[in-house]
Amino acid sequence: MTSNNPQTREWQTLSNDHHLAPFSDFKQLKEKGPRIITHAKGVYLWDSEGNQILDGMAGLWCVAIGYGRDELADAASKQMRELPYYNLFFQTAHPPVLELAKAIADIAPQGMNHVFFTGSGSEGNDTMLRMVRHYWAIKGQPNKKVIISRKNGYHGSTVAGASLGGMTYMHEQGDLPIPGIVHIAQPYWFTEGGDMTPEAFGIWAANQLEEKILEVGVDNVGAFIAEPIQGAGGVIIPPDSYWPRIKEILAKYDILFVADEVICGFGRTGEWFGSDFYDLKPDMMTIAKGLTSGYIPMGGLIVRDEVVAVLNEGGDFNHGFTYSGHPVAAAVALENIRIMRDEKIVERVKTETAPYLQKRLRELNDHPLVGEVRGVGLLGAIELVQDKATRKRYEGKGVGMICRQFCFDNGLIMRAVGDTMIIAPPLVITPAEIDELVTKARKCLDLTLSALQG
Ligand code: PXG
Repeated sequence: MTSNNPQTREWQTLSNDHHLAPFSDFKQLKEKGPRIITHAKGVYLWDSEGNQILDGMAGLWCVAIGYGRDELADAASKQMRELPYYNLFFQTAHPPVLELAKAIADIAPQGMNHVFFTGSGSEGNDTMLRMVRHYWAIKGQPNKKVIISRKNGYHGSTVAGASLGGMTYMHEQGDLPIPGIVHIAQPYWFTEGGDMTPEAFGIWAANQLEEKILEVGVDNVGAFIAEPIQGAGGVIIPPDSYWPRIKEILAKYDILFVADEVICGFGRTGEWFGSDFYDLKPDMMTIAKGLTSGYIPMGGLIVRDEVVAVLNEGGDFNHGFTYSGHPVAAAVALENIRIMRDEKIVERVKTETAPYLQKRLRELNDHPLVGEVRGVGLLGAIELVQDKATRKRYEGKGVGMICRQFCFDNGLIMRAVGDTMIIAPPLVITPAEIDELVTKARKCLDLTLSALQG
């Protein structure tokens, strides 16, 4: 990259000399040098070369209320001056964490009134695993340890999180999954549906849960965990038949249901939680990301009243983190939720921007590279294919990465998961900004097609 700013090179040198970046090929990054993002406002980022970029991914699915909201900075500053830290371990608490727990209970599905706080979504899922096993032990069924999850699901990057997730490339590094976690097929019709209709495939994929429960033995299964819509796996929206069938199966067997709401939670679908969107009635919900709009790290686990009633009888739950319910993070999360409520951001997604984005995105269906456009709320996916009718991919060309690079170079962040382009913009994106996003996306699809033909 030719540089307009000598500082860019200095920062890249610091990166090369001292930084190990997450989910990166260290050597390749050294050769190329990272793009340095210096500031942001609303839905836009700026890099150190002065390029303005529309952030179609809300950071990493998290910046719900957009960048640059002073109220969150003020909330953090005020809390830091008043009580920058205290823990919740030794029968103490502080006002921000208690007020936040109440604010979350107010927006969570009915009957989910308690929150265990963590520093991230991964820690939320680690907490889930330990809490599920503790719950069944209290109930006198300590064998109910196995958690059923899904291939290509994403549940974090700690040992438990990566094990719960179904990413084989993560499992390959370090003997994962840990024992007691098994995976079933995902409801990804576009690549795995074969000749089945989406509806028939949805039923087939849901039935894998029942088969797995019977194979492992219901007396050994503690919980099933799933994202309402798989995010990192490629914005995989299950066929309409999927969740109703899963709910039937869950009703038949005595296991807990955990909805991982780290991406779907806090308005992404146009409801407060993906579980509201699909009426899932889970026993636990993992949260993070949109909880603080990413301004400060925080995650947690929202727990159903009946589960809490059992935990109440179990003595100490020997689990927690130094930063569980950190007061500064709690103050920021509270202010974030206040803004979302006062500005009716979730309602606006539902009634205005989600329908508009979904309509505009589907116009890309006429593009020769596009095999499918799908989306819910402010989540969208564009499948890039060689042949629309057969859903055949361009094998071995890395089309998604080519398209992603064109996007970056043309002022748009759109992620590539294989040959699936995905978007999840800040929830405050306006219709005019959606127009800009779709126009840039089409341009980048054109450039990708030309590159493939050229
Ligand atoms: N569950 C889900 C559904 C997630 O999307 C986590 C748990 C873990 O959260 P933490 O806060 O521990 O990162 C996530 C995180 C990607 C990508 O490539 C997605 C996530 C994280 C990193 C990369 O889209 N999601």
